Amino acid sequence: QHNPNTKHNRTSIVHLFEWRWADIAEECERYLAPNGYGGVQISPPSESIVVSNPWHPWWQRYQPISYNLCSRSGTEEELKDMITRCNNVGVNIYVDAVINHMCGASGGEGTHSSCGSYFNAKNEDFPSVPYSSWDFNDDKCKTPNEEIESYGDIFQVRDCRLVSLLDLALEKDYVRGKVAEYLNKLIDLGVAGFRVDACKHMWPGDLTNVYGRLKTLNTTWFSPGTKPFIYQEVSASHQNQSYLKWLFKALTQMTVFQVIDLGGEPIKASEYFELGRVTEFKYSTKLGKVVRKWDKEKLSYLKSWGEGWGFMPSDKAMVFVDNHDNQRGHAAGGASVLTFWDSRLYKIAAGIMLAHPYGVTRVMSSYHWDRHFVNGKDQNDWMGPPSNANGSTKPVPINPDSTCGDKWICEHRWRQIRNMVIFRNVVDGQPLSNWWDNGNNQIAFSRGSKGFIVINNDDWAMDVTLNTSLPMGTYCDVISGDKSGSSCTGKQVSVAADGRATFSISNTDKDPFIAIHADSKL
Ligand code: ARE
Ligand code: CA
Repeated sequence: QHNPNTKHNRTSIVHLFEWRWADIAEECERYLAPNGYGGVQISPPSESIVVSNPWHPWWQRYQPISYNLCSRSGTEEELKDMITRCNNVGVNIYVDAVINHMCGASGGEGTHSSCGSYFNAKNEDFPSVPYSSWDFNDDKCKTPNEEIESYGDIFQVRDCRLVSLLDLALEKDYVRGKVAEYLNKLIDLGVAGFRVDACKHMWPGDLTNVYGRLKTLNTTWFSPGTKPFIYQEVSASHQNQSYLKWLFKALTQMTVFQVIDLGGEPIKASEYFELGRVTEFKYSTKLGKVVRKWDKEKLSYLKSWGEGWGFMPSDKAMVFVDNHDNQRGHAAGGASVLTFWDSRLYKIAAGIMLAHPYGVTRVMSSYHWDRHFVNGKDQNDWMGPPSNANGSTKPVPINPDSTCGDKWICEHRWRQIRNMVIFRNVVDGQPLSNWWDNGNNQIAFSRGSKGFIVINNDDWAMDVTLNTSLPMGTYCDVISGDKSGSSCTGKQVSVAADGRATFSISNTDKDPFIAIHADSKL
């Protein structure tokens, strides 16, 4: 189902990538609830392989060994405690569910797993579930080495191995039952929904069956009959620039007209719309291009942002500036994707996303790693979270200025982003109106009469008087500061009786945008 089940008019989700359960519990109570975050996407809680070469990469958690609930983030007890404490303050938990596959074919044999369960990858033996070779798709996959070789063949994509990961036979009643049992256990513990990993690689019919077996949410925290929120990872297709460039070249040179592969992949995100929301990767790629001004993109083109850009319908979309894959060059996205490494532009992009009504929004919260590019590829894109010498994940310490220490980035605590999450809650349900642009990279719009945002991404100053539709008064700009009581630590904006206000934003301002809303009125 498509509704995130968020409480208290909260609208956004934060992905606390690789955080420990104990830290998430604290964060729900001390920060997320007070600042209007609706929920947390957690890293996969299922038992995973432990990889030692490279050393404990973040991606080992995408290789399940069983559905036991001990992981790098903590024990089952800690998971339970976290879900309970977050629910008690109205913050939902969404589980990253890895159900398409188990570990990689070369995962070996032994007990190198997060709960110490024995497994044998070569024999496809996972006794802690239990799964045996009967439960995998080897017979159905027709490629010589069982690998997905072409994304142009829907049978390969669904029935063969994604990067060698042992592909589960989700057509089998037994496998469906085991997967549903795992998800239902989490529902009983109180989770509000699932981010379903690698959905492109599972048949929509199989997913319909699995989702159909799910219970309704735990009535300690949710109204009776509430179904889990489902958002499905369907990575954007290969229908990309290089194909379009090739086509353009081919057409202009008037040579190739027998186009065999029309580019793009045969599997479409729309096949999954009925089942739940779907991640809209184009949003992330395009937003990066617009804010970076690549490919002659401009902020003024955002006038038709959303479906007007060929994105999926808003009520089916889960959107983000970056995710755990494309922030490090894994999976779909490309070089345009903005991350904390480009913090000034990143904040502008997050501001746009959170102010604009399109989709359900997810904020990324990352950790720092030592990027090391060789020929354009980051050699360290595998690096796991900040860790102790024994491999355990470090806690997230909070500095006196409310930022995080020990290399945890905590984008969700950056004032500009946190305040835009609050902005989105305040303007929820209000239409986009009063669109204004200078034909270039200066734009502004309101959300009904509840909020107004103005952005200057041009290389010159902006000084304009615009209709905000907000009630007369003095407002605190929540980008440059905070409202506290009746004072404001940032810029102030006076809205006149006719709703108009004057905005001056220098292109050299720390953050070249201003946002005001009903709750920032002084
Ligand atoms: C790792 C190693 C591999 C090794 C494998 C098994 O890197 O070399 O073969 O282990 O031993 C993550 C990492 C992978 C990692 C995997 C398992 O990103 O590097 O493999 O965990 O540990 C496609 C899928 C999409 C998927 C991306 C990564 O369609 O679903 O690839 N994204 C999800 C998660 C990932 C995760 C997995 C799935 C696996 O978000 O974090 O992988 O659980 C085009 C296509 C896309 C395709 C994309 C990249 O854009 O259209 O469909 O995405 O290319 O290939
Ligand atoms: Ca599959």
